[in-house]
Amino acid sequence: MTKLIRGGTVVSSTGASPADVLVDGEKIVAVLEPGSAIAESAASSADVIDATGKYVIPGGVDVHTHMEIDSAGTTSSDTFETGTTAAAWGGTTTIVDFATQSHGERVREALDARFAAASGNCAIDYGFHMILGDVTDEALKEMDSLVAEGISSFKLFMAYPGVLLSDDRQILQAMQKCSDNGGIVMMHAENGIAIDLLAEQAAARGDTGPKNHGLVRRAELESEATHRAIKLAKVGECPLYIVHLSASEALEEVARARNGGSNVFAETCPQYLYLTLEDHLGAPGFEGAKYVCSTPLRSKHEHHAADLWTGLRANDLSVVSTDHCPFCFKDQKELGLDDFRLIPNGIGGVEHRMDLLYQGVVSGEISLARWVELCATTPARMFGLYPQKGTIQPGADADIVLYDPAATWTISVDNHHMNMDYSAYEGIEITGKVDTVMSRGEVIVSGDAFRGRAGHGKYLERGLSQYLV
Ligand code: DUC
Ligand code: ZN
Ligand code: ZN
Repeated sequence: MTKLIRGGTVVSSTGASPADVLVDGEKIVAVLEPGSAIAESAASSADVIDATGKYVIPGGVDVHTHMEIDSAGTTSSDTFETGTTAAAWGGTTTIVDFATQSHGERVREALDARFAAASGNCAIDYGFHMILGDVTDEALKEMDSLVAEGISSFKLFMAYPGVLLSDDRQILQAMQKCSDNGGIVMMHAENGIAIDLLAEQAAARGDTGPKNHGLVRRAELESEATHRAIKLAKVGECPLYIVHLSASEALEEVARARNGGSNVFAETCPQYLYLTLEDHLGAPGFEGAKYVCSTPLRSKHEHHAADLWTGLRANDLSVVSTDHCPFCFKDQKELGLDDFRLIPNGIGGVEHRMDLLYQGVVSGEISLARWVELCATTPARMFGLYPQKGTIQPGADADIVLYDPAATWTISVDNHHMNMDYSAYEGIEITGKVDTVMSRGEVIVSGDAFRGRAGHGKYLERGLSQYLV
C-alpha cells in the first residue's frame, strides 16, 4: 500500500521546503515537488495523509536510553514496551539502548539477556550499545565479534569504582581495540574515585539530602575525566563520544579537542538544558530526588545551560539524547530517603526530547534544520544507522513525523505516557506537538490515538559510525 504525505514542509538537516513524500510499504520511495505530475498521479491511488501546516521530519533517533535496567537495587520503570510506546508518542522512532556487562559477567550473556528482554516488546525499532563493566582479555576479544554483528559502540565508565569503573589501562585497551575494529568508545566521564570520597565525606557530615548528589559530583571532576578520556583516545587512536555532558568546563575540553582535529564528539540531554541544581535537585525536602541523575544537574549561577545551547549551535555538541532512565518517586527514588547515595540515578524523558529541543527553535537558539540534525540525522550517522534512519530520502525507512508548530500544550505527569509517577518537566509550556508518527510505513500515532503495537519494533544491526575520518 502506498501513502502520500501531502502539503507539508519537509525538514532535513540542511533546510526546509514544501514537498510531498511518497511511501511504499516500509520505505520512502520519493520526495516530490508539490503539485508535480508524479505527485498528482500518486495521489489518485495512494492513501493520502494531509500534512498542511505541518513540518514533515525524520523520526527521532534517541541513542541513549535505559529501559527496564537493574540499578541501585531496583529496575528502571519503563519496560521496552512502555518506554518505546512513550518514545513514539513523542516522535522518536528509533532508540539505541544498552546491554551491560557487569563485573565478572560474560559480555555475551549480558547481551543475550537484553535481546531476550527487548525482542517482541518494542513499538519502535531499537539497537544496542554494549557497556563494558569488566574489560578482560575475553571481553576485548568479544568486542570484535560484536562490531561484526552490528554493535559498534562501547560505553565505558570512569565513575562507579568497584562496580562499572574501568581504570586507565582498561580504557586504553578498549580504545586500542576500537582503533582496530572500527568501533567507537562512549565515555561516562566523571572521576568516580574522587566523587566517592566527597560523597562519603558528605554523608559522614550528615549531608544526606538529594542536593548533595550534585554538590559532590563537581564540574571539575567531569572536566578532568573528559580531558583524560580525550587524551587516552588520542593515545589509543580511537574515536570518542562523551555521553550526557553537562558542565561548561567539560564542553570546553571537547571543543578544544575538536578544534585540534580529534574525532571527539559529545551529546547533551534535555535535563541539562532545562533543570538546575538549585531549583530542581535542591528542591525542598526529598523532592530533589526526582532529579538525581549522573552527570548531575548544574548550577543556574554558572551558565552551563547557556553554554550547552551554544555548543549545540556550534557543533561541539553533536547529538541530543535523553539518557532516559526513569524511576518512580514512590518506592524507587525513596530508596535513598536517608542517603542520597542510594537514590537510583536517572530521569525519564524519552517522550519529550523532540518537543523540548523544538523550544530552542521557537526561541531562536537553534535552527529548524539543526533541530532535525541534532535529534535524528546526526545520531543516526554517529551510530551507523544512516541513511536507513534519520533522513527523509528515497530508500530510507519510512519513519516520519508530522509536527504541528502551532499547537501549544503543557508537559505533565497527567498527559505523559512514560511509566513514571511524576514528570521531571512538569509545567513546562510547549509550542509545537507531534501530530502523526509513522514507523516503517505504519502509522503508529495519529493525533490522540496510539495505533502501534509492541512487537512492531525490529532490532537494528548497526554499521560503523559514519563520523569517523
Ligand atoms: N549513566 C548513565 O548513562 N545513565 C544512568 C546513570 C549513569 O550513571
Ligand atoms: Zn553514564
Ligand atoms: Zn545512561
